[in-house]
Amino acid sequence: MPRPLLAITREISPAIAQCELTHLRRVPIDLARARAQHLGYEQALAGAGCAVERLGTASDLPDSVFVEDIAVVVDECAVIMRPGAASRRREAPLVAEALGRHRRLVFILPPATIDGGDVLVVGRRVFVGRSARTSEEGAEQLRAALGPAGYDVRAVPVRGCLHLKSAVTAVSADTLLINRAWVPADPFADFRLLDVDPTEPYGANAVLVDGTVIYPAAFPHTRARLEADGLQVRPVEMDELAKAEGAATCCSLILR
Ligand code: CIR
Repeated sequence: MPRPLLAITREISPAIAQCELTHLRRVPIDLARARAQHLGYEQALAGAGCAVERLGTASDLPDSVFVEDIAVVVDECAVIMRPGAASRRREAPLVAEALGRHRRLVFILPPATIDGGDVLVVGRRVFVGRSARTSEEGAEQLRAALGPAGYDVRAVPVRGCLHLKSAVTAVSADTLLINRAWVPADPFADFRLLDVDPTEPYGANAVLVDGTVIYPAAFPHTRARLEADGLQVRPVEMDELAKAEGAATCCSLILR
């Protein structure tokens, strides 16, 4: 019997309007609508087989809902990130406390920085985006943490987007969804690659849970490509959180 899946999520901060923004212009965020969409996302995770544990937030944690950036979880341990944005480092203690109930913890130490959104784990392969948030030393500390457990950790350049997982995510055990404008394809030569529709550059971020692809409703053309490939897609509305530069994977940490 496979062990059950747990998805850790985190409440949207009442201060989300003060979130970090890198590539987007600040526009008003409707907190009630964002919360309703976040609940829909949690329901999609539950529908795909996850028990959902939602952590609390605070008014000094504007980006707390984007819990993925705070940790990388594998079977053997949880690595607690040191986010590239200083405002986000206060998010780590509560996430570490929650993960510490399930995994041995390893901490990324200063001056290294690394965001979980830059880390794509597919089986024993780990790709680390060298974005503005993730330093070479951050990638090296992750390699030191995961290498001994048999993970192959390599750095990948990204350009034009916030994180590696803005540009490429897994949609099955052997298939990646990619926007080649933001990340080169050659590091992923061992995988089948599905390209986003050219009109949907933000469409490369999907959450894969036990064969279900949880995917933003905002990208119907790329969704059609996923379905044409035989994948089971569950659309979720996430456009309000997208105004805070968040994608689908950023809102959960999924572990067995
Ligand atoms: C930030 O800039 O850190 C947040 N406003 C958005 C983080 C999104 N995280 C992700 O894509 N993994």
